[in-house]
Amino acid sequence: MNKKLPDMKLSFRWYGQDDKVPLKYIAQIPGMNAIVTAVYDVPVGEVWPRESIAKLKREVEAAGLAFEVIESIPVHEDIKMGAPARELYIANYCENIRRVAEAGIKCICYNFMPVFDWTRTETAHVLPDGSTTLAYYEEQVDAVNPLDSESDLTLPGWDASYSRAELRDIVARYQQIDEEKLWENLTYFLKQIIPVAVECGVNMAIHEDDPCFSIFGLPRIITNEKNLDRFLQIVDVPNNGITLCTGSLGCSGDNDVVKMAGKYAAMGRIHFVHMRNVALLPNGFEERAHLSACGTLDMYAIMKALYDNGFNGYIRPDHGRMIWGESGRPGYGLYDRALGATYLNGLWEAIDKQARQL
Ligand code: DNO
Repeated sequence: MNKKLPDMKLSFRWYGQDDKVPLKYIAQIPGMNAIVTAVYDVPVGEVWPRESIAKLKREVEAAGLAFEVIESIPVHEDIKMGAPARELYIANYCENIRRVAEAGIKCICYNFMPVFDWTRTETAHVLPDGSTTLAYYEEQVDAVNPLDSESDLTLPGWDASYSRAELRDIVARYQQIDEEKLWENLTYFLKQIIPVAVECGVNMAIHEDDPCFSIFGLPRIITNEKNLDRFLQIVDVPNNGITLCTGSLGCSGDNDVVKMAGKYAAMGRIHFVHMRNVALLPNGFEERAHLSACGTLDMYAIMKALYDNGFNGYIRPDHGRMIWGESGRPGYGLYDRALGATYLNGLWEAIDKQARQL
């Protein structure tokens, strides 16, 4: 039997028609294969209309790209908190898995971070070359108290759909939930959604917590190798996998991202990769250009570990800086992400050619 050669399906995140980056520009990036997107106009927890999914599919395919990856189907806070309404939200989640699978989706990225998704303290930190980037400085986080609704301080990644008072309430409700309770709620969720994913032939790919440590005393569990091992064992089937986000894991010097890339690829459990470089600082981190020399991570070694361990999945350049005068959604402009995509192509081609000569 021929061993299947490793394959990376290059992909790019697109936020739908409101995205300043048009699909036709994305399609011009060499080697671009698939679009990563979602239905954005439905409140978290509700069922996505079939027509919205079909429209996205038509738009993506009309640009010559594959409609195969969703990022994200968000998980309602009542599921994460284990509130009684989770029954309804889990049923809706299962229905969303079925609906996107019917439309040809192969991989669904999601996260299980309480309240806050990615958290940064600056979205336009100026780097020495004049480009701007996302950054996280501890002293700025320490100055914010989400339990104090009088405080007018907010952080850029916060969900704008919450008012200050709602945010305070939801953070307060989480004071009852420690890490073990969050594991229990995640287990309850996985045991219901993964069988549906198996039945539909879809890979679920949990995204690590970003950054991969607790903030504001909220529990965070998808943070390191030990916890990823535990996560994968909860439902030990290939469809229960991960999005390996190098930048999220790379926020902690304790994570050996190269080792994790190799180990989880060999297990066939990495379905999606977010490739991003970060510079670790004594007081936090800054997102940097993809090139290894620009940050702390060895991007070549990560790609090689994926390749050598038979990775067959989707990969996308993660956040880019803002360069060349571009303005837009922080982290999600065209230019620097396109440079990242081209760099990933170069790494992969070199690794692949070298491997075939051996
Ligand atoms: C940030 C993204 C995250 C990611 C979710 C996945 O730019 O990487 O928002 O999409 O955490 O559910």
